[in-house]
Amino acid sequence: MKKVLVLSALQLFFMAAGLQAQTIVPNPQSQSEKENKTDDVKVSDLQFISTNNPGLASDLKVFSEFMSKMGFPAIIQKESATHAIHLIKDDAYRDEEYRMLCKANQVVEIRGGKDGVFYGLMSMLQVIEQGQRQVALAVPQLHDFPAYSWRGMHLDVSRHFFPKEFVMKYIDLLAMHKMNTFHWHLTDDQGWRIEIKKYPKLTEIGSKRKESIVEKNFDPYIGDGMPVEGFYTQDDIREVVKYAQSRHVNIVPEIEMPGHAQAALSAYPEYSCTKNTFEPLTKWGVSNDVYCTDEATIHFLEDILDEVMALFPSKYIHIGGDEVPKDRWKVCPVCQQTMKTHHLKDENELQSYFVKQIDAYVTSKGRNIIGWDEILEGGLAQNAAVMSWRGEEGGIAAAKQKHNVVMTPGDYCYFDHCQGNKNNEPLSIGGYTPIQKVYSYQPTPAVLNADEKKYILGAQANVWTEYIATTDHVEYMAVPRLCALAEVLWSGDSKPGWTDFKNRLRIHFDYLDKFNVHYANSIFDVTAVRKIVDNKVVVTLETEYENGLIQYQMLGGDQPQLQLYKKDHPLVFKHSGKLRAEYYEGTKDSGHMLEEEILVHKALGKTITSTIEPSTYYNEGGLPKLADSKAGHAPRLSSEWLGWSGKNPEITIDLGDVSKLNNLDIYTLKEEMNWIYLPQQIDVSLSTDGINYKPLKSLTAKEIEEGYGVDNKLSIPLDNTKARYLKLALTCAPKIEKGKPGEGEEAWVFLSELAVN
Ligand code: TNX
Repeated sequence: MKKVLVLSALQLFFMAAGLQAQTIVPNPQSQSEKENKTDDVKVSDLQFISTNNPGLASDLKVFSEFMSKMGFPAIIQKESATHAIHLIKDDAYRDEEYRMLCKANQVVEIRGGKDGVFYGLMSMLQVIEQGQRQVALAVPQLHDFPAYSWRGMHLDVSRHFFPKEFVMKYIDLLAMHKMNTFHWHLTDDQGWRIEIKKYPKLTEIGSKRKESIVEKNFDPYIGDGMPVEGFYTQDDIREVVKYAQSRHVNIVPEIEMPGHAQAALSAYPEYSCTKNTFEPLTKWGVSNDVYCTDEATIHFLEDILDEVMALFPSKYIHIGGDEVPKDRWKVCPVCQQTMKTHHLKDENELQSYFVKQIDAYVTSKGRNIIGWDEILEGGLAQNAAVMSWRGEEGGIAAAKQKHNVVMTPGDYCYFDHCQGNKNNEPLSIGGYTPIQKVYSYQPTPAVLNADEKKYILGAQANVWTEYIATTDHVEYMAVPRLCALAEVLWSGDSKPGWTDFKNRLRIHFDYLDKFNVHYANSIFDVTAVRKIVDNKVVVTLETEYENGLIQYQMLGGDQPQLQLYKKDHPLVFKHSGKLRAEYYEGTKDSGHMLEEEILVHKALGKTITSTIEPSTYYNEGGLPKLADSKAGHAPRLSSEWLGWSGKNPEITIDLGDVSKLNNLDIYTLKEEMNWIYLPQQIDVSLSTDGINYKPLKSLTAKEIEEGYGVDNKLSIPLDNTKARYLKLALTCAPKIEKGKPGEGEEAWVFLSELAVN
């Protein structure tokens, strides 16, 4: 489609409105009226910036660096009683609190605590950016402070390595959104990324893997043959830590133990149970080879932690603790002996014993450990904080035990999940976590009482990088979901709601553009909402923003040419066809192209019954899904598919009237990797009265296999037979044969549409 140029209505609105309050992300706690109309400070009139506190020199420096990154003329550092920003550190303020006050003579005062002045400057940047674009914009008067103290983003640099320059850009993104914690996932099965002087092989060997798995080719495994390597020297780390400090970001380093350790064990196999030789994993998942629990291993890890603690001033040191297979420990004489000596009843308690030793060590150095919620199993170490990722349960349990908690539940905070229509999004681990969902997150569980709630420090999002190999892709996954999470954590209960946020975000995108951020454009995607009316499919096109245009095509329909969508004029599909639609705002920010097949047939919206209901796991929308005009795609990613296993369903469609039936298209799936097989037999019978059925077709496994083709479709001719009821008896595949994924389990049959014509 051709791009068209339009001035966004929002921009027009601001130009017309003149002096207008700005939008800031995350939204400030409160904006107050100025005492005097004369106190309106115009952004465009600000020329100078000054402070009499030398402690703020670093904040000023970062501010001017950001200004120049944005391509703005510098605001000159100079004492001035007019047209100036005055920075004042005030001990009466809480650390992260600030006020932006508009004074007479075109002076803005930013007054705040230890970190607050910096946050005021971060707000000021957004105000200035808008001031450059809009006429006579006024500086808002703000009182601002965060709701939560842990406002974090995580980055996995093990599965894929990202250079320190990118890590710094990532930290900038955090700081710009007043996030204060960067969780740096430095080690895992697939790569060790931090130099440890005492154990040089950790990086010599552990930071190199010979290749990576291609997409999701686990079975059979396919590798790409491309080596991946990289690590940060201690000098690099010191540089990044300093950089983060200047942006008021604390870095929490993570050294994974006792699991996710294969890269380390490749370098030092003596700390495994088997002492075998290993290589850093080339595929994703969890290695069964974990650290042994003997004393030598604990000392090895303490040595590593010594160097880590010397590099990172963080109060919290993350020691991993997630996903620890117990296979090796169960057969390791040393581990079993440890269990006997210390009266540990199972391997969970052994893990807990292991973590408790590390906890004691780190505590003795004046720091605290934080670990993934598995560290609760077998008993929580005395001073440990818990990062709750498998839902919120771990966090709730830890808070009840009076331990600090950081929430990062998968459903809201896993930014390795997809954020839009899966057909358009880059390859991802799966899941669906759109920005609206992130924005709706409430980090403090309602089940906790007031005292327990105090242990919820905040939340963070995790960017695991199994399927993310480039820095652009990291940015795409992180932003703009990061903006939503930042507001959840900063604004807390005063968060103004999705509509308000998305409108501010639209303006905020222009700010992000100044920093060359490769944010996801999924929020600009068109959604097609279908309604079935009199055997036709009526489609409304919806977008989050309405300032731009939607262009569409109905291929195979009545209007194949490119059209401009008019609101309140839904599209009517009388025949099956393909819909393409895209949203445009000016020359940029258009979303992805929507492409959907629309099936029009006699069974649309008709009553469908089945002797066996689909499995509760695969029954979203229920049986009506089989006649909703939407066919599912392979692989089974969408909720379009209904699934059966173990029992053979008999499905009946009541078409409402008797008519001549020409053809039945069954949309089904073959995906042996996921235990999904074609039906082994299909019997079709027809009836005019719903009582007496006449068998029409019986397809064997071979006929089904041969007839099944593109678009996951199997067509069965109905020979122009007159009927009102159609019955379909499906025979599921028997238990999965030996050597296939899921051997011995019941096979699945999946259906997404039954199109009768
Ligand atoms: C689980 S979250 C993991 C990571 C994976 C992630 C993928 C956690 C503590 N462990 O090792 O990368 O899932 O989403």
